Amino acid sequence: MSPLRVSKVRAGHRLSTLSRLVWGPALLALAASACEEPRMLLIRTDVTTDNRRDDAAPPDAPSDTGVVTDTGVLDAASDTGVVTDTGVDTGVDTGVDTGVDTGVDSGADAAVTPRCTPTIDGTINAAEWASGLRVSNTVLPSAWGPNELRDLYLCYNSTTMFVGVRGSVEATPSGGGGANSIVLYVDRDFRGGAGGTATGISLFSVLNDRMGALDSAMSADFRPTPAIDGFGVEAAFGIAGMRNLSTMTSEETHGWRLFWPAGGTPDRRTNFAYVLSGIETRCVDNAGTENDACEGSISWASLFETPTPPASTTVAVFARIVNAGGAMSPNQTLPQDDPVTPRNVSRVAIFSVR
Ligand SMILES: [Ca+2]
Ligand SMILES: [Ca+2]
Repeated sequence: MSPLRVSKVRAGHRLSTLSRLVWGPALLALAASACEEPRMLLIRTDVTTDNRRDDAAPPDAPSDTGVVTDTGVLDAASDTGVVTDTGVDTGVDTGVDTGVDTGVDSGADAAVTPRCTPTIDGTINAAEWASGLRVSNTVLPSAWGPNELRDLYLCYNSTTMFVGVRGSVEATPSGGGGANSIVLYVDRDFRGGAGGTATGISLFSVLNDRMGALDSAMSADFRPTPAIDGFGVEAAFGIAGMRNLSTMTSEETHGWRLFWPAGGTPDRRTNFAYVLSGIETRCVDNAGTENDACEGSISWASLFETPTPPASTTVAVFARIVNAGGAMSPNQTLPQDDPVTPRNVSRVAIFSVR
C-alpha cells in the first residue's frame, strides 16, 4: 500500500471528524450557560503555581548588587582623570629638588660663617670685637714699662681674619738699641684639622731671618712646650716700634709674614715671605696710654695662599714683646703664660673657624 495515498484519504476524513468534535461541545456550552450557574472558579483552582510570581521579586535584589560593576567603570574613568595630577606632581617635584639641593650645597661650600667685622683703624672699640675672642693678661705690671701688652682680640668673617693688640712698644728704648717689637704668631691649622697632620714651625730655632727689624725680632727662639701637641706656626704679624701707621701692604718694620711651606727657594724659614696683598695694618700711638693699639687683617686666601681656603679650621695664636734682635721678652705675655719664663709657650689662644 502507498502511505501517501492512504494519508490523503485519511486527512480528509479526520478533518471532517474534528469539525464535528469542536462544534459539538460549543453547542452544549451555549445550552449550559442558558440553564446553569457558571462553574469557572473550580476550573482555575488547578493553576495555583501562578501565585509564585510574587515570590520571584526578592531574587531581583542580587541583580541590583551586580550594578557594582558600573562603579568599577566609574573608577576607571576617575583614575584616568588623576593622570593629569600626576603630570603636575612630576613638575613640582623636579623644580623643588633641583633648587634646594643646589642652593644648600653652594652655601655650605662657599665660606665660613662670619663672626664679626671690626673696623681696622688702630683704635680698638670693644663693641666692634664683641663677637670675637678677647684674651687679656692679668693686672701683672710690665717689667719693661712703658712697653705694655694688655689685650689680644681675634675675630673673622667669611673672607678675612682680624687681630687686635692693645699695647705699645718703644721705638727708641731708653736702654739703647733698636726698637722693641710686638710679634703675634699664627698657627692657621692647629693640629692640622680633624684627623690631619700638624704643619708649620714648632721648633722656632729654625726661624732665622736677620734682614730687617721686624724679621729679626720674629726670629726669636720661642719654645712651645710639648703639651701643645700639634702646634706649628705658618705666619706672623707685628710692628717694630710703636707709631701711627696705616698700610695695606707689608714692609720692613710692620705687616704680615709667612714661614711656610719650608724648604723652597728661598727657604721661608730664613727669608720670611712678605704678604703683600689681602692685608691691613693700622696702629695708633697714643703716647704710651692704654689706648695704644694695632689692628690687622689678613684674608683667608692670603693666609692659606689658596684661592679657596678651607671652609673650616682651627687657629691658634700667641703674642709677645721682644727686644731688637729678638733675644729677650718681658714678663707680660698673651695669653698670660708663666711670667718667669716668657720665652716658653705653654698657652695659646685657640678659636674655631666654621
Ligand atoms: Ca678698630
Ligand atoms: Ca700649623
